Amino acid sequence: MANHQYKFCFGPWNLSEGQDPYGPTTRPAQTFAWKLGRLKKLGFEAMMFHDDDAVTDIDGKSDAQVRKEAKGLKRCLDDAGVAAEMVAPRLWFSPMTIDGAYTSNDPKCRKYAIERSLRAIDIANYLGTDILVLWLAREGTYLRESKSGRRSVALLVEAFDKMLAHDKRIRLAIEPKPNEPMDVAYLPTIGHALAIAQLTHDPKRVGCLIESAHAMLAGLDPADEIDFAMAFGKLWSLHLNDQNGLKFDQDKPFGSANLRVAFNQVRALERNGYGKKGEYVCFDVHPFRTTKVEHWLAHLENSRRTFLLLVEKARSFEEKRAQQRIAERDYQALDQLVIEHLLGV
Ligand code: GLO
Ligand code: MG
Repeated sequence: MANHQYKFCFGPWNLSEGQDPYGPTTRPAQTFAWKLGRLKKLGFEAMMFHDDDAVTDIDGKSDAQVRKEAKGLKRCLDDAGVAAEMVAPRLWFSPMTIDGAYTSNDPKCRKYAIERSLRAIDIANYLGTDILVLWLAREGTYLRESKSGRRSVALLVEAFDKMLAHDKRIRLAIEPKPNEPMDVAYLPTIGHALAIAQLTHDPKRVGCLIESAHAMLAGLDPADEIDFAMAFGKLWSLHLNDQNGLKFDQDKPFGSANLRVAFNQVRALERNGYGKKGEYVCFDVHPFRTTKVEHWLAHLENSRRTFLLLVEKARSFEEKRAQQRIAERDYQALDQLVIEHLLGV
């Protein structure tokens, strides 16, 4: 296993205020400058951005204003020594995306979604990143009969092609999620993301982002999703977190629900050399609603710490003994080897 240093990242939304569908915030809002300062202090190297994290009230602004504000942000990031890892168009807030964005049944809404995505690409350029993350939040249905799945595939490809044509350098990293907010999504897994890439006019520039919790919600092992994406050279970003079973998206700290599943994700990253081409390890985690203001950063600090401890565990795993057990087909002993390694005995 090749040893290399990982670089870490999170987004401003990961310092959330505790709101859930049943109750209001439990912590006061913080400024972007505060978040940036904390990110740096915790030893993180980059920040992820929604287009409207970078330029607030983006829909009400002219191209010139967007350029000015994004460039201002870039200067502020440069001063702090922090990179922008990616930009993602937030296509799930606006009244224009109620019935989906690229797959909306209303052509005016589809046009809005594409134009907004092209703007997000411009922002990515100003911020110095070539990754546009597409979490296709509302591309699916509450009611399957309301849309044609076949037509939706064509609409997604049309939208991706417009983005690829807008900027010859941009890479699209699709972040699949099988459900929530939709009942059922159109691109639920990494297999779907990589397959639809082949229908675009430049498949090389369409890859993916794996989020641990999203893979688990699809009933998959995130480590297998990592191996699969990396076999295609297409894992361009990563949202590590954790999830306790099939329920709403929990965004728990990495390793919090299932340490062994987390260990296997780290092993998969190690064996594939994730990070060697400059890819970041991002944590898409949220503080618990109960978290007090003074502990507001703990979920990020802990996720990074757990990740690094699991890197040590992956590197010190007794590979030779494991291989012997495998050759003997003694998977019972292999199981115990893993358990005791994780327990430190
Ligand atoms: C939600 C997603 C979300 C995206 C982010 C970037 O389930 O994980 O947090 O990662 O909006 O597009
Ligand atoms: Mg995510």
